[in-house]
Amino acid sequence: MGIVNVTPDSFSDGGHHFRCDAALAHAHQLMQQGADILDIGGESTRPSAKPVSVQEELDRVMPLIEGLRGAPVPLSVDSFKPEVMRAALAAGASMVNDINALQQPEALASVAASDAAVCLMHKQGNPQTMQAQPQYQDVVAEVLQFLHSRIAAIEAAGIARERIMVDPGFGFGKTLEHNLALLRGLDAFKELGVPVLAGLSRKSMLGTITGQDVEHRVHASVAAALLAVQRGAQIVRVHDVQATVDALKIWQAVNAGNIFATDEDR
Ligand code: 9MG
Repeated sequence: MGIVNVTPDSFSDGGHHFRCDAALAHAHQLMQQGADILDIGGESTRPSAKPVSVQEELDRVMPLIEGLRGAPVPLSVDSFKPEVMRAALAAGASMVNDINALQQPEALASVAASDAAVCLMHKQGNPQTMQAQPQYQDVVAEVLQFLHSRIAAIEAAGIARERIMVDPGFGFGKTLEHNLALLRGLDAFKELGVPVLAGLSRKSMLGTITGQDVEHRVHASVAAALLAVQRGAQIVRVHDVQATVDALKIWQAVNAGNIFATDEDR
């Protein structure tokens, strides 16, 4: 899943039209590099990010979703706002990535009224305060329990299990130790019986471990994506699609037996 953020800090110069054109070109580049899904978002969910209005978010994401109509890969809208979900689904998006796991009743109803897929993510707190003091007794068990209960609520609202995927929400109200425990224990999420999505790309936990700033976390992000896939993640949400696809091709070739081997290689 390639990340397309249409926020001023992602495509900063030149105003609204430039931002939209640049985001569109970026989306096409990610597809060429092998992204199987595009996740389009107009509001930053980083810790301490400033909230944006519904109208501002619509102004950012809708031109892109309309511009990508008919794209060869599914379009996901990264939003927790029901109004944005509905507009995006009506314009051709076929997935909702909700960091609130459809806990807002209107959000649940909006997805239930469509045939879209949905990603339910765990977080503790909200993006403004979530990193202040995250606390768990057993982070893996508590995140699993939350996702179990959200799957049940969502199925009860008429959304078929086949449309659901889950995400432990790395970095969302979690310390470095919580994030590492979740990555170590990711295999346990298979028991939920739906695909697991992992988003570790360029996150601050990688910066804490490597000492690299956000622009220099490609290698760490690729390593983290690979570890997540090894532990059962079926979708990885990444900024650096080409690097991740190359790494996953090596992993797949090794796992499948050496299908590319020639006499020369041996
Ligand atoms: C929007 N967003 C930012 N980080 C994310 C993550 O880790 N998972 C999902 N599903 N969405 C995310």
